[in-house]
Amino acid sequence: MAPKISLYTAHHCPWAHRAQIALRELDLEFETVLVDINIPRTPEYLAINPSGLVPALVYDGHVLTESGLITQFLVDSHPSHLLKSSFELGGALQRFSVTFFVDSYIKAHGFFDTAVYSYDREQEATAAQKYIDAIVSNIEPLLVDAAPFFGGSFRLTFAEVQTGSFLLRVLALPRHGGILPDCFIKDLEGKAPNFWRWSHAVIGEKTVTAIWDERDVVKRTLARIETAKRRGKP
Ligand SMILES: N[C@@H](CCC(=O)N[C@@H](CS)C(=O)NCC(=O)O)C(=O)O
Repeated sequence: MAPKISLYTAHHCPWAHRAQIALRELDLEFETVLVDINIPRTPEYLAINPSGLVPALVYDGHVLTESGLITQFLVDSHPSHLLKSSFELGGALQRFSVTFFVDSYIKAHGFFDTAVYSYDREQEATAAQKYIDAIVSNIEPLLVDAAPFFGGSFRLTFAEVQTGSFLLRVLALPRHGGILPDCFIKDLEGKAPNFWRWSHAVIGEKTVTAIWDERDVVKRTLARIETAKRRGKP
């Protein structure tokens, strides 16, 4: 019998977006419950997730939190093209490679966020450069065989489920004047061609863009940058 799934989410949250991608790739039916994270959480939501964060997933009555763990649970519970099980041939190694890749990407992405929310131009340029350097040294070599997706796959894998929402931001935000240094996109394309090809393939997938609202994310990002500037720290 199909599981009963409710996803508590906010569409502009990149962490919650991961669960959307996983559920859609796995073709699972689910109910979406939008949580307004700009106001104090309701007692009902705090009873589901006491941390108040999104996402939370209720799966046949079990409450799951933390986007990485939720998506891992989903792919482990529903065998698919996304990730092999540990006991399949090559499965343990694939799982290691994907986890290593995702971990490396999320570390690099921290520099991108620092650049976006920086309070002065010098800090922005330094963090943007650190992001590009981390992509070139740590991510680019891991994408040498992407075809177009991780590990030579022609379909999305768990690596893209975990990173796609962040890639949408990396490729969209620099197109909005003043959020990142002007040379950011040109440098990324020139210095990290594997990353460039792979990330564009990822953001071309319907399951990745289904709930993506660029205008809304840009508006919220600009508002947060203003707050960071007023406070004088990121
Ligand atoms: N480590 C968490 C991070 C989730 C997270 O930071 N969610 C943010 C929105 S993007 C949130 O719920 N913020 C509400 C708040 O801080 O009150 C995960 O991966 O699920």
